[in-house]
Amino acid sequence: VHPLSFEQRLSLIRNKVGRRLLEIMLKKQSNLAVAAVSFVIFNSINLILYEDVTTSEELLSIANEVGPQICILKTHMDIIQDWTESVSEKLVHLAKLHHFLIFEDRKFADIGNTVELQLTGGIFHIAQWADIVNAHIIAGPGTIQALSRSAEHCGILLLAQMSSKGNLAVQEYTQKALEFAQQYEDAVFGFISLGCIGDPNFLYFTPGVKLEGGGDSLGQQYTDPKTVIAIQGSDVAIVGRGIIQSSNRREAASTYRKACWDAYLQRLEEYV
Ligand code: UP6
Repeated sequence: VHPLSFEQRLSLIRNKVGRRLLEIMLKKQSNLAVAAVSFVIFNSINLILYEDVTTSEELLSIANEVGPQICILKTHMDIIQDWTESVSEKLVHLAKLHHFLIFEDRKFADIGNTVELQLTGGIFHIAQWADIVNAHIIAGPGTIQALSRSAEHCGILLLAQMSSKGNLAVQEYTQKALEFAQQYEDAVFGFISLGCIGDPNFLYFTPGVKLEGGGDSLGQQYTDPKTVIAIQGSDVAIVGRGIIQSSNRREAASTYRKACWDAYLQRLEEYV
């Protein structure tokens, strides 16, 4: 954890998207990212009882509901059943209207050549509409080179740590992610991590955040916003089901925005 404010970090971030994000965060006083995640509830004979955010209508309505409270909407385009180019156009429209960035959580992990095709091709054309994309470092720097070459306007986040039980992104692996980021600082502006991993020239984005803590039945582990931001030094909290499953998403997003921003202010105060 370091003592610098978001205003001070503005001059340290080399990537344009990273700086644009900081400006949005400061203007909206929001360090909340909402994950448009799906959850499926099966009954005892494995038939789907209930599912959510798997249609474009749901995705767009969430973007509209939580838009005013967030700095980022994090998408999983490949869980949407009826994806067409017009969905991304509408998302971009909502992002402009409510001033948030779109982060496609594709978690690229292949060799550069394949990643380049996944980023630009297929039916999703991610490079055309995403402001932020992310990558695992498992395949080496080629992944990052491909992303930065074929999506110059996209900012990249590297997965340095994960929130799920038993994950392998620890110790040396985390350090390696930091080294890779430092080597590609024009393209990479931050990490998916559990908190600050040491370098204030990058921004830290933490998933697995819920006010009540706890977990799910598939290994997700939740930490509350105050611990993640004020103590572990993360900058942006990524909240999925904590908001998506709420009966009033607008209100939940507003509650989370305030909790996350207060935690950031609390972190700053500790250094005054
Ligand atoms: N995510 C994690 N943990 C990681 C990386 N990514 O949970 O280490 C993503 C998930 C989901 C969101 O893919 O989109 O963050 C968390 O959603 P939740 O709050 O509903 O658990």
